[in-house]
Amino acid sequence: MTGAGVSAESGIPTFRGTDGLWKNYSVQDLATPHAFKRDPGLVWDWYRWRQNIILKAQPNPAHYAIVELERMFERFLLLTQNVDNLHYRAGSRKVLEIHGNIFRVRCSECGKENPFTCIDESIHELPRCDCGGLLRPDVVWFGEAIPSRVWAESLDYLNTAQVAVFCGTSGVVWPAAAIPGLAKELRIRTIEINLEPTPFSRTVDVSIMTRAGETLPRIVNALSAAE
Ligand code: BV8
Ligand code: ZN
Repeated sequence: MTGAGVSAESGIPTFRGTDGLWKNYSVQDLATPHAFKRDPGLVWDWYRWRQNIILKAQPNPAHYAIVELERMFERFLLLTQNVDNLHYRAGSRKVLEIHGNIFRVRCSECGKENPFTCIDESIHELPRCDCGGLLRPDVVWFGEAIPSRVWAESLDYLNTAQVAVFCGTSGVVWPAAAIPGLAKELRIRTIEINLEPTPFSRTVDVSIMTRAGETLPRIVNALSAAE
């Protein structure tokens, strides 16, 4: 399972990092249905700003090491909290995006996916679906439930896993933050890779406090040598 820390070395600001995300707004001010209702243009500006940063960024060695792990293990699943699509750009395919994808757009009324992209021009008039509903980024906002199919698939997979690696997540956003504890209860071997201690550092079997971009490739090299 990955969090914003895996994309940090690609230059994508993390959510709880010092640089925050945008001007003096916090994620909780903008990534909510309430914020979108109150000022959809501001929320679209924020997502366009983030999309532009992400499109200028490249996947980093952490992303590519995770692609290698997917190739090495027949049974492998990547749960990502990241909405930046960098895992997909690096080559990951067995991925569940539990918080959605910043480049996908759907209608806030009928839910239909929409090919709208906001990259080049600023949002003069708000993008609408042919049903008249406002289009929105297809991400899970605070206060919104994770899509039930994605959550059910995540837990089903966890029930059969032998090893779980938690990389670059502060473990404060629920319900994703519940997964390390669930893994522990299921007696799964748990490994954490982070730059700082997290709420589950004391309960994981192995906690490695180094950069994801350095540690994941070392794990892949060690596994390849052992093959
Ligand atoms: C829900 C998409 C209910 C949007 C995101 C009080 C207690 C418990 C829960 C709550 C509470 N108050 C409110 C809640 C609920 C809330 C929540 O958990 N709030 C938190 C802040 C307390 N959760 C929700 O609202 C969820 N929904 O509960 O709905 C419900 C249920 C049923 C029916 C209806 C409603 C929805 C949560 C999803 C929110 N959406 N993203 C967008 O991105 O625009 S969350 C957002 O935060 C991102 O997805 C991000 O991934 C995620 C988590 O953050 P992290 O990935 O962990 O990133 P962070 O910056 O925090 O940490 C980075 C880590 O990386 C750090 O530890 C750092 O040390 C490390 N790092 C940095 N560099 C490196 C590194 N590690 C390794 N190498 C490096 N180089
Ligand atoms: Zn619609």
